[in-house]
Amino acid sequence: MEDESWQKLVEELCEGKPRALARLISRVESRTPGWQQAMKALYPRTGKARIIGITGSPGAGKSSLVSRLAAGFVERGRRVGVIAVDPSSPFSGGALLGDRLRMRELATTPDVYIRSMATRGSLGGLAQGTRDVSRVLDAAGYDLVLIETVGVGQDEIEIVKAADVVALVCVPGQGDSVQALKAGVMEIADLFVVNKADREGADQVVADIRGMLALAGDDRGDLERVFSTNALTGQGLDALTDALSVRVEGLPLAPDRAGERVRDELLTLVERGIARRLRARLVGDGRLEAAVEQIRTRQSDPYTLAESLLADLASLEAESHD
Ligand SMILES: Nc1nc2c(ncn2[C@@H]2O[C@H](COP(=O)(O)OP(=O)(O)OP(=O)(O)O)[C@@H](O)[C@H]2O)c(=O)[nH]1
Ligand SMILES: [Mg+2]
Repeated sequence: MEDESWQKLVEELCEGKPRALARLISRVESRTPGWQQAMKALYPRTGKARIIGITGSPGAGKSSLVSRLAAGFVERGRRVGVIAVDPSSPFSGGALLGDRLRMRELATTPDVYIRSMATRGSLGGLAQGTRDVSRVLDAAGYDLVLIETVGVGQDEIEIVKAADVVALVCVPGQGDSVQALKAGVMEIADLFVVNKADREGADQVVADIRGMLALAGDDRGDLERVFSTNALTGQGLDALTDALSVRVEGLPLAPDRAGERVRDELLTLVERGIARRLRARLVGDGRLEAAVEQIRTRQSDPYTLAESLLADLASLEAESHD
C-alpha cells in the first residue's frame, strides 16, 4: 500500500486495536482517498463473518432486538459487530443517540462493536458502504455482523440483499406490517419477527404472516420462520437467536446466491466508477452546462442531448486512470 498512514491503520486493525477500527471505518465510509487500497489489503482477511440484516418499520423495536441478539450471540461465543443505518439524520441523529444509549451497556464489552452509518455520509452508496464496513469488522475479527435498517425503501432492500440472513420485524397494531410484506420485502426475508408480543393482536399478525407465506407457496424447508418476541422482557429471544444461529451456521450460501451477490457488488462498483468519471468529465469541461443551456432555451431537447453526452462513454473507455 502506498499510503503509510493507511498501512499503519490496517496493521493496527489486525492487531486488534479499537482505535484503528473506528478510524478505518470512518475513512472507508467517507471514501477518504486511499480507501480502496485499504479494502484490498483487508480483503484476504475477510470472509469469515456472517451478516444478519434486521429491517422493519420505524419504532418496531429493531434496536431493542439487536441489543438483545448481540448479547445472546456473545453468550454463544461470537464477537458481534452492529451497524445501525440511520435513514434520515446526517451524523448524530437523535434517534440514533437514543439507540446508542440503549446499547451503551453492551458496547463496553470488547466482543461487541457498535457503529452508526449515516445515509448522507455514504458517498459510495449505502449498500456498498455497509458492505465495506462489514468487511472491516470481519477483518477485525467480528464473526457476526448485525445490520439494522429502517423501512423498506430501495436502499434498505439493497442493504439487506447483501446480508446472509434477513429478519423482518413487524408489530401488531400497525397495519403496515402486512403492507410491507406485499411490497416485496417478503421475498427477501428469511425470518419474520413479530415484536411487541405484549400488545394486543400479536397472535393475529403471526397468523397473518403464516397465512401469507402459505399462500405464496413460499416454503424454505422445515425451519420455523415466524417468531414472536418481546424485546423489553426478552421473551422469545432465545428461540430467535437459536434460529438465526442455525441459519448462520448453515452457511455458506448456495453457489448461485453467492455468485449473484458478487455479481451485484462488482457491477455496482463499476457502475459507480463510470458514473463518477462521466460526471466529473461532463461537469469539468462545461459540456453539461452547455447542454443545460440549450435545453433551457429550447434549442434542443433532453433526449437528443442525453444521447450525445452518452457518446462520451466511448471516450471514457480509453481513459485508464480513475
Ligand atoms: N411494549 C413493547 N415495547 C417495545 C418492545 N420492543 C421495543 N419496544 C419499545 O418501542 C420503542 C422503539 O424501540 P426501538 O428498539 O428503538 O425501535 P427501532 O425499530 O429501533 O426504532 P427506529 O430505529 O427509530 O426505527 C422503544 O420505546 C422501545 O422501548 C416490545 O417488545 N414491547
Ligand atoms: Mg433503531
